[in-house]
Amino acid sequence: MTDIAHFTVEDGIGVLKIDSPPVNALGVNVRKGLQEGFRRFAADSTVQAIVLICGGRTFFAGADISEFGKPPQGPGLQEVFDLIEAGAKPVIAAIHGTALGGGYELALICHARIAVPSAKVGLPEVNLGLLPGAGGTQRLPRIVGPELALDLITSGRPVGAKQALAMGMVDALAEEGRLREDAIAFARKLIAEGRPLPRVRDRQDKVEAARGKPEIFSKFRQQQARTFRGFKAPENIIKCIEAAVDLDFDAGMKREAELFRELVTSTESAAQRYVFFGERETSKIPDIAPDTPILPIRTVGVIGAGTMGGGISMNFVNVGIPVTLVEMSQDALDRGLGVIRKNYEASARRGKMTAAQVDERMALITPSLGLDALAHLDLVIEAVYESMDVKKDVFGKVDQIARPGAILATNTSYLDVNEIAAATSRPESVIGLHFFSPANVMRLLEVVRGEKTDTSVIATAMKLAKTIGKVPVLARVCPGFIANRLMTPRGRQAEALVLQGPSPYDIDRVMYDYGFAVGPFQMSDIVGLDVIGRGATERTLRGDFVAAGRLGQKKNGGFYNYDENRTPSPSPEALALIADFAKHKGVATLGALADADILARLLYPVVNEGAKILEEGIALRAVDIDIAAIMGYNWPVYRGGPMFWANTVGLPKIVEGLRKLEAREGPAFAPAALLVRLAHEGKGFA
Ligand code: 3H9
Repeated sequence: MTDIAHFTVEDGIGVLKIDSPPVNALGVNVRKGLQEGFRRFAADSTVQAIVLICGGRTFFAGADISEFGKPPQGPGLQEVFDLIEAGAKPVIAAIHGTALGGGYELALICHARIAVPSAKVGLPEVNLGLLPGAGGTQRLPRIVGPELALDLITSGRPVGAKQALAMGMVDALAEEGRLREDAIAFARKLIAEGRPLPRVRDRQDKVEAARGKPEIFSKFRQQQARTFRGFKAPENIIKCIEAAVDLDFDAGMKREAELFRELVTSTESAAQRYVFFGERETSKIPDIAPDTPILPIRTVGVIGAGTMGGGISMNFVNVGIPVTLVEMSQDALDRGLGVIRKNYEASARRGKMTAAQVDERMALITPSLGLDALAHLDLVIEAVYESMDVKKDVFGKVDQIARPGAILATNTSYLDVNEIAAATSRPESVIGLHFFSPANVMRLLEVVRGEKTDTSVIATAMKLAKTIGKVPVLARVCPGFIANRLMTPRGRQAEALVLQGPSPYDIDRVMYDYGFAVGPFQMSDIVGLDVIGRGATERTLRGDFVAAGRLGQKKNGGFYNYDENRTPSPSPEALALIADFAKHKGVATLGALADADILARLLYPVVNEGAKILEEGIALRAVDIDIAAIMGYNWPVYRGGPMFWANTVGLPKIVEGLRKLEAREGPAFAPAALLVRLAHEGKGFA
C-alpha cells in the first residue's frame, strides 16, 4: 500500500484501487502505484483476477498533461501496460466518472471493462493537439471499426456508458453506486466461465473489413477539411487509423508512437495544452480567498430582450435557473421571446433537444413589462442600449427595487462600470458581466470588477460563469475591458492599411491563413457596415459604403460582392470606393507588402495592446488575455492566443517590428514598456 495505491484481496479477486486527486491523472506516482499493484498480484497465488478501480471523482482522466515536454520519469505508461497485457490473470477495469485519453487506453488494455451508467469514456487528446499515444488509435478501431473510430478520436467527444456498451467500448454496466461489488462479481463470473478473454489487439474482423478501402479515409478527410484547417493532430490521427487497418498491430503501434512524438513537440500542441490549463487558471483570483462566501443565485432578471438580453437569458434557463425578462413594450417583449423560441426550435430540429424541452425552457422565462418584477431576484443583468445616461437611469431605478444583497450586473461592452455603480446606493453589489455575441454560444464571460465591487460578488460571478458553461476572465475597468480593447487595434489597422494599397481580400486572406474563420472585412460585411461607426460626424470609409447603398451581406454587398448563396467575390465597386476615400484623405500608397508585413501590421499592435492591458493591471495574467481572445474572438486555439503567439515569434522581433511601424506610421505603434523590458531581458509573457 502506498498513499496512492491500495491493494486488497477479496475471495480470490485482487482489487487495485488508485486514489490520486483531483482526477487520477497517470503521473509518475500513479504509474509507480500501478506497477507495484500488478507485480504484487501477479506474484500472489491466491489472486485469480484483478479489478482496477479508482477512488475520488473519476477513473483515470488521462496522462498527466503537466508532464509533457519534461524529461520522462520511470516507469513509463507502456511498461505498466505491458504488465497487464503480458500478465496471466484477467484484469477488469471498473469505470466511474470520466475514463479519458490514457485512462481509457488503460481500460482498453485490460481484459474487460465494466462501468456505472453515469460514466463516460473517450479519447479527447485531439483537444490538446495530440493523439491517443498509448494504443488508443490501434485498439479503438478494432472494437468500433475505423469509421466510428475516426469520428470519435478526431472529435474527442466522450461517449456515455450506455452508448459505449452498445458500441462495445465497455462490456458491462454496473449498478450506480455499486461499482466495486459489481466489478468483483463480474470478475468471478469470468473466472467461473473459464473462457479465454481475447485481447483487443487480437481482434481483427473490423479492421480487416476495411482493408483495401482507402476511400473511407479520403472521404473523411474531404468532409472534415474545414473543421481541421490549421490543426496538426487530426491528420496524424487519420494516419494512425489507416495504419491500424493496413498494418499488423505492432507495426501500427510503432506508427502511432512516431506520429505522437511529432505532435507532442509541436507548437500547436504546446499552445493547446497551455489553453487547457489557462481555461482553469483564469478562475484563480489571487486576492480572493477560497473560502469567500458565494451568494446563491436561484433567480435571475434580465433587462432588455434584444439580441444580447435574449442570448443571456438562454444561458440561465439552459441550466434550469428561471429568468424574468423585462422590456419596455409588449412588442419588444414578444419579439425577444419569439427569437429565443426560434433558437430553441432550431436546436430541436438538429436533434439537440426535444419539443418538450423547448417548452420547458420557455416556461422558465417570465416576461414582464415593468422593473417591479425584479424585486425579489438574486441577480439582475442589464442589457439595454449602450449609453451611459440610459444605463445610469436603469441602475438608479433598479437600486430602488432590487432586494438588498442582490447582485446588479451590467452587460456593457466598454462603459465605465464605476460610473454605473455610482448611480446606485450599493456600488459593492455592482459588477460587469460582459457576454460576447451570440451570448448563448460564445464561451467567454468577462467579469468586470469595479473599484468597490465586493469580493463575494466577484467570487459568485466567477462561479456562476462555470455553472452556465462559460469561461470567466476577470477584468478591471477601462474602455473595452480586455477582449474588445485588445482586438480594436486589429480593426483599426486593417482599415488604415486598406487605404495604403493592399486589398481587403489580401488582408482577409492573411488573417484567414493565420487561422481566423473570416478576416476583418468579411466580418464587417456580415455584421453590416451601417452598424459600427453610426453617427460619425466626419466622412469615413464605412460611411462612404453606406452612402453608396452598400451595407454588407444584407444589402448590395460591402467590401465583397455576394451571389445568391452568399459566396463572396472581390468587388470592383468596393475597390473604387476605397481608392476614392484614400484620395480624399491624401493617403500615400505603400509599395508591395509581403503577407508577413500585413500580419505584423495587424497583429503586432494587438500584442502591444495586450502588454498595456497587462502592465495597467486590467488583466491578471497574460493567459487571461489569451483565453479572452480565444473564447471571445475565436483567435485560433492552436496559436495559443496573442501573448502565447508573441512568445513563439520572439518578443525582440515584435519590438523591432513595432519600432519600424512607429517610424513610418506614427506613435500609435510605440512598443509598451513591459514589452520592451521583457524583450530586453530575453523573457516572454509568462
Ligand atoms: C493523454 O492521455 C495522452 C495519452 O494518450 C498518451 C500518453 C503517452 N493531467 O477540469 P477540472 C487537472 S492526454 C493533469 O477543473 P472537472 C486540472 O488542471 C490527456 N491535470 O475538473 C484541474 O487542476 P486545478 C487526455 C489534469 O471535473 C483539476 O485537474 N485527457 C488533467 O471539470 C480538475 O480539473 C484529457 O484530455 C490531466 N490529464 O473535469 C482529459 N485533467 O484544480 C482532461 C485534469 O489545479 N481533463 N487535470 O485547476 C478533463 O477533461 C477534465 O479535467 C475532467 C474533469 C473531465 C477530467
